[in-house]
Amino acid sequence: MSSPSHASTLAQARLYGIVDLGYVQPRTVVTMTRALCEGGVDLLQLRAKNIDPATIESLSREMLRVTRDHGVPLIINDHPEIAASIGSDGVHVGQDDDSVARTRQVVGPGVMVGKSTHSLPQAVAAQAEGADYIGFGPLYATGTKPDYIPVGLQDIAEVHRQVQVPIFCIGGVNQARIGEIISSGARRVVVVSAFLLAPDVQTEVRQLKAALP
Ligand code: 3NM
Repeated sequence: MSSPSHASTLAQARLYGIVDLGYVQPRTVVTMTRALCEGGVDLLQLRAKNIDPATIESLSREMLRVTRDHGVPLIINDHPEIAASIGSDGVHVGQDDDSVARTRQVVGPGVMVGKSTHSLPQAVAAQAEGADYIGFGPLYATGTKPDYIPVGLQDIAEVHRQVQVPIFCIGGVNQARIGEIISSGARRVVVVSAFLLAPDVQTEVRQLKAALP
């Protein structure tokens, strides 16, 4: 477990946004970061697949200046060494990445480590491995992660019975679906394209947040 302050931040967090460079041009990263923070995301991630580490590092430093101003923890996807070097609040790893323990060795004890999971057994295993939080999904088919088979809504309640660390449901989450996602037992969600492609990002974030319990 990372520091107690991160544990309480995570316990209170409901809405997790991601600045995904599949949707956002590098030159608009700061503007998008500001809009997501001002809309009210509780956590923010930088996700930059197939981008060189030097660019990711410089973008994440720019994001960190904005997220710090808003008191929003910044989490770096896939790159623990960048999370460590810029002093971000967290790092997120996938099923095919290093273990939570190995990742924590790189980032140190004060940095939260999250892990993606795509089934009930993976969710239970990630908790046993020491993840500070998990992602669970994709709930629906999503163009943001097109190769993944959706897990649906049917296991959400059981994951919440078996896993005590915060669970962020992800994949195809948007305003139209949030009601059924919450009714299925979710308490926390991650939203990517529904925010990044919205005509008014700040309003989209605010409205989705208002729909969370
Ligand atoms: N991870 P959108 S689904 C980045 O299931 C990511 O682990 C997932 O994007 C997982 O909100 C996903 O646009 C994509 O569907 C989420």
